[in-house]
Amino acid sequence: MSLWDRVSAGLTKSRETLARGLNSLRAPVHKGRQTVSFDEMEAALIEADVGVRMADALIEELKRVPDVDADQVRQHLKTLIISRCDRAPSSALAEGPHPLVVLFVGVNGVGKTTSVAKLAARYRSQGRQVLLAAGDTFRAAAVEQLQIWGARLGVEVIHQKPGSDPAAVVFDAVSAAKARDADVLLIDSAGRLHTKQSLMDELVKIKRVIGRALPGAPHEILLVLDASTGQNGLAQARVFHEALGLTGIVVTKLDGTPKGGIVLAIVDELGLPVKLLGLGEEPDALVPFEATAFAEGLVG
Ligand SMILES: Nc1nc2c(ncn2[C@@H]2O[C@H](COP(=O)(O)OP(=O)(O)OP(=O)(O)O)[C@@H](O)[C@H]2O)c(=O)[nH]1
Ligand SMILES: [Mg+2]
Repeated sequence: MSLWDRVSAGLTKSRETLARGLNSLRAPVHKGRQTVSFDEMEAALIEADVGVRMADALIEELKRVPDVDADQVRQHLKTLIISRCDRAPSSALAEGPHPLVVLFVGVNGVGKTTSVAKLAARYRSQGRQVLLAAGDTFRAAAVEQLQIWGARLGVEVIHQKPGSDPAAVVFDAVSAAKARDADVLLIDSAGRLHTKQSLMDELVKIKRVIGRALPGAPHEILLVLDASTGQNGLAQARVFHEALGLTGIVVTKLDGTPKGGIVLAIVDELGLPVKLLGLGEEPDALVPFEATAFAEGLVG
């Protein structure tokens, strides 16, 4: 499936939600002669979780379209979405460093481990040598989950037994990546600890240890957010960003929710780039974020 088809398929529920709003504007009426209600359009934007502030701003701009009909508004909405996305820093993953070290963080169940595996599949398909680090030593089955992916993808997984210090695993993994001259090291981490503070402390330590093993690393710290958590994800992002200094966001499970607009809220409210979109459970269902394809998928 092409990136565009994948994004379009994954955003079906969000697109259907926005289509309801757009269809309420279907009758081609001209401003001045008839008042057009944007209420349903606004409700649809909020349901798609672009956030109230962004919904207001978009509606204000859409009201300036001279001929208010669904197609013109659709085109204009796409342009607005693209320009909003383009305001955030680059959504491209770092390319220069060797090995490139990417740390995945996020609360439990959002799709960290799956995203690590999918990104590994993507790099493998580009012929890069990839190494994985089983940095979630907290959850009993987490190491095994990553090993199953490693076997499936033909990628080595650096691990220790559950319960060991994740910072030690990560230190080993960075050393192994250097020794094996790997192109990319992708590091999984735990999402489930007794308190939020201990999770943050652990992640800060992991980050520090990575930097000690390889100055300048980690080159990417990606927060994984489940799209279906909507606006709550923004609060999570602020906490993680404050502690770790995120370089970008991975938005997962877009295929199961109408809340695809959260991508816009992230870009707008946090000023952080969305770098990858998770659009399903298959290994190829993680795609680089691309504003035009996203706008097309969201609005149709
Ligand atoms: N539909 C869909 N499911 C996804 C996506 N990404 C992850 N999942 C599913 O979400 C569930 C949790 O994914 P994990 O990768 O284990 O999440 P995690 O963040 O590593 O979870 P913990 O290790 O428990 O913190 C799994 O069943 C995945 O298959 C996605 O983009 N779309
Ligand atoms: Mg996991």
